Amino acid sequence: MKKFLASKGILVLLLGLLLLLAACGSSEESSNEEPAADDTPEQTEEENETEETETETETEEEGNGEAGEKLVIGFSQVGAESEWRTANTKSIQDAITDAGHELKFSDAQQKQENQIKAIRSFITQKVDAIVFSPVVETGFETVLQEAKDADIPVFLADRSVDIEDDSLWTTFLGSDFVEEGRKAGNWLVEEMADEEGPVNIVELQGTVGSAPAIDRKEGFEEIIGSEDKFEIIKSQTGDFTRAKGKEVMEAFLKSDGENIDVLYAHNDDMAIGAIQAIEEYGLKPGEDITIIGVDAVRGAFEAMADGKMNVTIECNPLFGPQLVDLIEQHFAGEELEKRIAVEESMYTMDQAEELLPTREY
Ligand code: GYE
Repeated sequence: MKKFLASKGILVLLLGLLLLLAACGSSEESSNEEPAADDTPEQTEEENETEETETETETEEEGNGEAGEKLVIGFSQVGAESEWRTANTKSIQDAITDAGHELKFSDAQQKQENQIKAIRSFITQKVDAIVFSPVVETGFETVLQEAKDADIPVFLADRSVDIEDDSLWTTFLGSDFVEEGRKAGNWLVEEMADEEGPVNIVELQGTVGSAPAIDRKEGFEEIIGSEDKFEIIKSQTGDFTRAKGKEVMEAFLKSDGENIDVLYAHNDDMAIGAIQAIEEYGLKPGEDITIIGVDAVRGAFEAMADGKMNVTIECNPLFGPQLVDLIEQHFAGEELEKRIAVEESMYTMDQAEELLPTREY
């Protein structure tokens, strides 16, 4: 009996050992299969530093693009020009890898030629799908036709293209930039309701030829154009960055100084750069000059909580999960709408302190 118990004990032990080995084996397997999500942002940083535009991948496998299967997704991002972009990149990268798909990421550093190269490289690598946020609206026909010929669906994320043949992409998921411009205009019209005018506005435009720069200008002008007292006295690009925003605002102040009543910046980063320029010039941002931004990034909430910025129009970058859902729906055979909007709002100075801790980007 004792002997039997002892041998039974050994058996249980052996069984346990076997189970343990099996578990180890399977976890190793799955970590081999799944791309290491943590590695991806490092790749981005590395690419930014070395100015490389080559696409990177973590495994050699290729997906087969069937519903429910692991997909290989090439993502050509605009760059790393703003807080908004950083949040957007992370949201999309995380959503792709968290869903178990493989990501090939390429940062275009705000250059169209880099994006065209990246898309060509995705096509050569036979990815299952391409996610593409175009730096500018025009000039992508040829490369998108190449993707179509290779039967690779293209998902436009954030920014759209100005191309007549809409069969060149599957769907566009992004914000309504014209509406954002209108919101900025409506806020200003209300804010200045009691002012006789003239109300002199300087405008910091986003990247020349980009959808958000074109549309945010259009929407804003549509609204303020209805009242004669508003005048845009200067308008120039700050390329969506803080450094350029500051530089161009310095030039505006040099030529028009005390005459400037309002700054309309197409994104918060440029507004934040401009705030520095205004302070250095000796004026009070948020008081002497009313400041309007777009994006609603954390930096804007901080500036508003300090009383240095008046309003920011929300542009939500955290649509990675929604985008991956759409890609999966497409591969499950569902017909997608051509245009899908991201929902957003608007925030003013008096809400900033309360909302700052809740902001996710
Ligand atoms: O507003 C800006 C970024 O395309 C919506 O690009 C995006 C814009 C965003 O650089 O901060």
